[in-house]
Amino acid sequence: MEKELESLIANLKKELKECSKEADILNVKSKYVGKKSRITEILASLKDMSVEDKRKYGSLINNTKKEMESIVASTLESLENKVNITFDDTLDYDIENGSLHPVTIVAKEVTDCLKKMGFTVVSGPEMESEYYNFEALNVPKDHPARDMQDTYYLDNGMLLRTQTSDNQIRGMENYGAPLRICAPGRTFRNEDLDANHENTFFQIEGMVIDENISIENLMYVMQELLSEVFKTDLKVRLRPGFFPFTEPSYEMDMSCVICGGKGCPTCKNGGWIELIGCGMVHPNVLRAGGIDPEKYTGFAFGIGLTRLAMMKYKISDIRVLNSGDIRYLKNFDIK
Ligand code: FA5
Repeated sequence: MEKELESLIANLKKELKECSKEADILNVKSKYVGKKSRITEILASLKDMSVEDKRKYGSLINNTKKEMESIVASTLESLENKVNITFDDTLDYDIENGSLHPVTIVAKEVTDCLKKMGFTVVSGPEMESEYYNFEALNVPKDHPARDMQDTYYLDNGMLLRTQTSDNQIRGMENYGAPLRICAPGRTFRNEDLDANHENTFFQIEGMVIDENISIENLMYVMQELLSEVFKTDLKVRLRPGFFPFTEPSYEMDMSCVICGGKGCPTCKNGGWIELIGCGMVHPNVLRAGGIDPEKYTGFAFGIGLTRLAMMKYKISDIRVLNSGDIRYLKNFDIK
């Protein structure tokens, strides 16, 4: 009896070893511990055994069955842990392809254009420190400019970055001067939402530092970028702006493509959409990045990529871009 029980366990283990699918394991289970299995038969024969044999073999037979069941269970469990994904390519399914998101398209167009001009693409964290998001950018605590960029402060002392300008400091620290970087990424603000304001949107930062860099260089890069994305004549305007990290600072607006500049809810009836903040890098920012402002100058810009996508694809409400509504996004014929 003992020998037979031992060999049942050994054979069960041997057959399970050869199983790679759940269905195979279940077949072996049924063969070895199912209703018609040998161990069930032996268990049933217990009732006809003498009292002495019952005492001798009763617990051994029961324990053997339990052991066999637990061997099967652990084999099934380890198969699950292996995440054995099988792909049934005989199934008939909808093979309609998706397309790139409008923001992804414009981000790629802008970075491709900047790469041609010698920019390196870098990226920084979305969860950022106050130092990189504000302080190193010449925005100390309690500076009124922090009001323009209220954000979500986290329990761990970090914040969700309000701008991709944190990459200016990280870029200078990592690469020094001369420098030519761009950094696309997601940004966050505690905003009142409307047709052109989101709380989660995309920007791309650009920064150039070298000897003798001037505003003319900045204007050239802006023109190249916009003509690459729109491939048509554009109506843009440059006006003085204020950013603590650039001096002088400018804002670049684009004539609203939704209303042709006449005024509509998208441009809040102003006829213009604010697209880009830019300027010459403030000496304090160069110093914070470890660069000598006596030797080097630079320019920086931050383009609102989500708004750029709105203008390129004539999307009248920014909120649709984060909505994940495929029915709406399908309207854009972009691949
Ligand atoms: C900035 O964020 C500066 N970091 C830009 C900059 C970089 C200036 C380098 C100088 C040097 P501003 O807050 O204006 O600036 O935002 C830049 C662009 O992001 C805006 O022109 C707009 O296109 C976009 N933007 C800003 N806020 C929102 C929002 N709530 N929703 C969608 N787009 C926004």
